[in-house]
Amino acid sequence: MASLFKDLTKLSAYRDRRFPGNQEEFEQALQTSTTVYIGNMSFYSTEEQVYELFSRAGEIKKIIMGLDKNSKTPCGFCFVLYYSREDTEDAVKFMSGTILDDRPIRVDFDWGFQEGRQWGRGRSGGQVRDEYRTDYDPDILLALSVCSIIDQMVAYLKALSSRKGQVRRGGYGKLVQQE
Ligand code: GTA
Repeated sequence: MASLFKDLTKLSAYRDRRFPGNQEEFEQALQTSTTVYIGNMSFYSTEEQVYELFSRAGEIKKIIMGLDKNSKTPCGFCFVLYYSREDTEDAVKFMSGTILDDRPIRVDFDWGFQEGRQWGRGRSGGQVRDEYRTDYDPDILLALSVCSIIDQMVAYLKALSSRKGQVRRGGYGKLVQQE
């Protein structure tokens, strides 16, 4: 089957600074690799979900979840390794923009997975680009508001229980006092 990508020199806008070779070798790797990079994922998406979605493009050899190098938890990207180039191209062509856990994921050709590439390269441990973001995900905002409401409730209950303690101290302490 003819390649779905007419201009193979423009396979990806991303240039990995850590690729061990020159531009020509990088492009050559992109043209032959059977690895795709998935970006803009929710931190809550699981390997099983990725498998379920990306196996629609073809048989998957391996999935490597991208992890925060400090917390060792998913940080929004992963690599999917296929057996065939055709399936790899199908994944990029048909899966890009698919909504996974409320987020439009980005599927990109990748030069090939190597040990170490699963870690976020940002100073805080996650992805570099997340450190430049000034917006927050709606689900993160929701989580923050829920946390804030819970914090306020806990503070209120603590205040209430300490007041109760002052006003009518009872239970075992009261029995001891009465003795
Ligand atoms: N195939 O698009 C991709 C891709 N991305 C974004 C990351 N990886 C990708 N692979 C493919 N396509 O293995 C891979 C990396 C690595 C892993 C984690 O995912 O090869 P990372 O995302 O933490 O680190 O990588 P990376 O790739 O170095 O970050 P990024 O976002 O491309 O940043 C590159 C440079 O641009 C950095 O020097 C940063 O300082 C700068 N930068 C990034 N975003 C901004 C911004 N919004 N404003 C200003 N500067 C920025």
